[in-house]
Amino acid sequence: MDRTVRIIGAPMDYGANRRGVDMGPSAIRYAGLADGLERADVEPIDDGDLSMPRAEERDPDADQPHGGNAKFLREIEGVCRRLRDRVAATRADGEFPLVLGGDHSVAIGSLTGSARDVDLGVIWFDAHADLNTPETSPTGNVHGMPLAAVLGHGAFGEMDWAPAPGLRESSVAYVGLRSIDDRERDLLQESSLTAYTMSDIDQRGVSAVVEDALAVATDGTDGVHVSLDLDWLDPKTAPGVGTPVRGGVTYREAHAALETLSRRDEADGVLRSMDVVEVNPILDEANETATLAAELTASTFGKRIL
Ligand code: Z70
Ligand code: MN
Ligand code: MN
Ligand code: MN
Repeated sequence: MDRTVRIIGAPMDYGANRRGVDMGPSAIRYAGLADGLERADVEPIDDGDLSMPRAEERDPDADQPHGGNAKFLREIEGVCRRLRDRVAATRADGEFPLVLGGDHSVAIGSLTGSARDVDLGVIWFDAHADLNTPETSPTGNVHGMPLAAVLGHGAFGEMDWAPAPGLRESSVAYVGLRSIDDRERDLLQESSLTAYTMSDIDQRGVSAVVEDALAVATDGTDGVHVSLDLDWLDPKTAPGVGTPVRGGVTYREAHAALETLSRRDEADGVLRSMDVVEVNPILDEANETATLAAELTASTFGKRIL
């Protein structure tokens, strides 16, 4: 066995606009995640799920940061703080944290945990930029804001611990963007984030784009966090997501992208943590999106056709 992967379920749906992504961790496990990892010569250890506060007990609009809107921010803050500590402890033990969402707000916990005491690069596979702040968000859904929170944009109330010293904008690369809100676009263009859109993939092919993203995320960093939002894929391939956007990558392009990461990782061990988020099995038939999530994760860790 090459390495130990610690699976951490984060069945959070407070950051999304609908219920169902809280079932993501079970759906991905049921789809054969552990078997796929073993085929990739990785030893999976399942840590179970983080406990979630009950949504029904709370008002989504309670504890909003002054002047903005960020639904369920208090619940999300608590969960992400616990997730951060689990991810940091996993890294400290020399294991690889694999976080199963849940909605994309869980990345606030996985990124800050993985960035503890190191400089972290990030590759963000997503249709969306997730760079809204409580001030710019058109929805108030925190899953559209995790990168703003960790990069220190916007007022996130008690989540003021999120901006991590080891996370710099210039070490973050998006791959596959195709849905960006107006004020989010302004933030992105003013930032030093690197954004590869679907148009870049059309023109250059996904493998070349991922190579460039790797160059951004490894330059001057100690390792790379991979954040995989399943809505990065085309909804024809991955229908079980909360916010489908047409025009995403195909099944083959997705595997090619993650195999590109894995080949680089085999050469120099650059990957240090990953999250797989936004799987909503309620919106799916035959658990196909979770199955794809499990397969793509195995590809990231080196599972090959032959
Ligand atoms: C929109 C917002 C989003 C994920 C949807 C959508 C954000 N930009 N993120 N699905 N993962 O509400 O801020
Ligand atoms: Mn996302
Ligand atoms: Mn360093
Ligand atoms: Mn998305």
